Amino acid sequence: MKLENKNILVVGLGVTGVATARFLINRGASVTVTDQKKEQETGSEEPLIRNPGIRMELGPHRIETFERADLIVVSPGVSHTILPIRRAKEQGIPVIGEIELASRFITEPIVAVTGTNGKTTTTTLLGKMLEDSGLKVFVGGNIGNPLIAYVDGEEKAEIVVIEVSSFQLDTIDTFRANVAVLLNITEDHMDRYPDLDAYTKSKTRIFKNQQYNDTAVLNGSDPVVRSLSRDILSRKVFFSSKEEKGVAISDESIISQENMSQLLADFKLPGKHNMENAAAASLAALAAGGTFEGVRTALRKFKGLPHRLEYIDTLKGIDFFDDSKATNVDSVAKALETFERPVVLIMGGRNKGSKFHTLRDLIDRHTKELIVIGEAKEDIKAELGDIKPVETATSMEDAVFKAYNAAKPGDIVLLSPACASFDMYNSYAQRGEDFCRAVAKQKIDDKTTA
Ligand code: UMA
Repeated sequence: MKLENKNILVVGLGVTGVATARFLINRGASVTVTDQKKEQETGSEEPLIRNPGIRMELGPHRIETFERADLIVVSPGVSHTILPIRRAKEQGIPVIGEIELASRFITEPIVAVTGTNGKTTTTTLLGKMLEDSGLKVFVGGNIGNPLIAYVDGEEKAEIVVIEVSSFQLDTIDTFRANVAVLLNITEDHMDRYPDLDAYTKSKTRIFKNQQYNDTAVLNGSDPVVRSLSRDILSRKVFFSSKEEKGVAISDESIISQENMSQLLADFKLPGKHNMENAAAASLAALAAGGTFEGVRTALRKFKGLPHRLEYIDTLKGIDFFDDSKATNVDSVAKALETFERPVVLIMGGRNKGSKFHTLRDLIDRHTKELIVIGEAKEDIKAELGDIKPVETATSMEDAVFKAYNAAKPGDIVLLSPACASFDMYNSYAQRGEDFCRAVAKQKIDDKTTA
């Protein structure tokens, strides 16, 4: 792909836009970056803004800039259906995402992971399994480390493992995953897609360019995933979670059922969903050239990731868990199912069009009280407020204080918001850190008053 002297427009100045613009400049392209934010709203990307080699257009997008480009590279957070992009497409201007662009410069095998929930855990674990098998691995994508930065960097890996979101899959064209994993599909991002069907179609694009000799790793326990698998050309391997610990696999060409059960017996993270993530990662790692011993070592060592059902502390017999990454109702459901003790649940943030009422049964069975925060607090109250007591909090500190007071020794205080964080924070990680800070402050306050 020739980039030199091409007039390329990068849309969005987040992590992806910055890495893409850098890559394009290094390849001799003429780069314009457009972002609807104002100059005073820019932060760490500032050095790039001052780069004289890049034209920067901050503020409302200008259609004429889109129409003048030879190629448009869109960031995942920018919908490919916004008016300026539609207009450019009408003019025949190619519009691709950063994953597509990067993949055109990658010759190493690619392992890609998608799904509504569990992507980051599975991708991380998969990367470790391949590393423990002695391979040099790049791990990136939606996980926060753009794939284009790998292409732009000096260090080369033997295999590339990426987490891909539906947003990123919307803008692929020739991208091919040698091994593709689809973990599950439940409703999410309904502020971006018209319905679940449209979102499902985006997710299945992960298999778009797979060939007969590629592998698709699929969750056989997920009805949506099962229903769409007939259109996949590559070798399909299903894993299905059993009632008791472990999974059943549909095809023993990668590993025997007995050896799979042996591997998973060593995995410590709680919950059926984590067992599914571990099974998916193991099958994908083995299909991509990982060894049985490498997979086993990684499974034994893995302790989980921050902000995903992460145990934080115990105060007066009350256990605090940070599940800030739970930004949709399905992940809250999975978190609640994990606990047998009563939960005081902190929910809320920016509503992504979620149907909170689908949690009614689990809220009834697992929680004793809800504490609601952020923009979505009234929506949550309206959909769940008749089941259990609901208190409104004005900040995370207030939420933790109220949850602590509502809980008794032996109970759980769980932050599992079912919402995006962007009404109060820059990321779910920042929200989780604020929760941890509030718990630590509560601990100090307890000591002071003791
Ligand atoms: N913007 C415009 N025009 C628009 C919309 C947005 O200019 O119409 C601008 C915004 O003002 C902002 C920029 O676009 O400055 C943001 O772009 P971005 O949201 O793509 O941000 P990045 O920092 O590049 O982050 C993206 C992913 N973000 C999203 O998909 C929303 C990150 O996933 C990913 O880690 C990163 O690329 C590297 O690949 C985050 C995420 O929430 C973690 N992902 C969703 C999820 O996991 O559920 C899909």
